[in-house]
Amino acid sequence: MATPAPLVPATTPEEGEITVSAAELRELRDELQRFMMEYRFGLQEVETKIGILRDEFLLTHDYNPIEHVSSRVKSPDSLVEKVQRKGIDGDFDSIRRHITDIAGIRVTCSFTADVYRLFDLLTAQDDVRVLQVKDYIAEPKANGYKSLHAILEVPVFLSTGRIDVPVEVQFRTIAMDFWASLEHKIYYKYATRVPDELLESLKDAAVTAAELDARMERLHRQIRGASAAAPSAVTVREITAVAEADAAAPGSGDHGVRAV
Ligand code: 0O2
Repeated sequence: MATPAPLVPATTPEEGEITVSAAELRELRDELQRFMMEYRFGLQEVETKIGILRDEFLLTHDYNPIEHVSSRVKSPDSLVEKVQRKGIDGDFDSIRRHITDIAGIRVTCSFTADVYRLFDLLTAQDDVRVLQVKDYIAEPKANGYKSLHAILEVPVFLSTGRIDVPVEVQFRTIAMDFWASLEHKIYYKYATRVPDELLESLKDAAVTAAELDARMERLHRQIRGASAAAPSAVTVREITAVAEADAAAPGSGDHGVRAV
């Protein structure tokens, strides 16, 4: 079988101009559909896992740690933009290797303790492989952004056999989510040139959101008693140590695990 055309051509003969035959275009469309399908299935697997944890938690503990879950597969436009921004080769194999957030899920939890608890429960499953963890709750970004990001790899079984699909899962609290969605809107409204005073106000708002999280969590613990776990990034640290040991072991992949 002929190698499919790259999604993003390496060079364009004229500024912004490429020539593609109708057959090549059809082939590219089919290849893109197959490529995106894998990520859709990966998303479905992780969504099912999260749904099961939520339902079981509710039944067993009479408590739902998840406020809401949203998911998306990156749009082709956003994928092409990322390939160009990262300067990676535009063929499907290269994109598969380098871009790990094509499938993304956001899990919004009630409290920070729930964020870590869900992360622990999901990553303890033996068909889930942790490729990377970025704990922006333990170490918020300079602008105030907080969330726990994990790139998880899950198996998907197709008629042609097993494939392992990376899925980015972002865990955050309602307050972190509120802050991030406002910051995202401001960032786009000002086309990335946000006035300094607005940046400062956003940082203040992130501190206020964190205070609210801590306060609500204390109240929740008072109401629920000892059964409500306190927030802890400890297990994340342990997972990081394991993944780093894995990465150092001969024959292991080069999946970096950052932060915590
Ligand atoms: P979308 O549409 O949400 O997917 P990169 O993925 O290379 O651009 P990096 O540093 O490798 O960036 O990934 P990181 O830090 O894990 O962040 C990726 C995603 O986290 C972003 O996806 C956002 O969803 C979210 N995020 C990270 N930093 C911020 C922030 O400062 N503010 C807000 N509101 N969200 C943030 P995308 O691809 O940007 O968009």
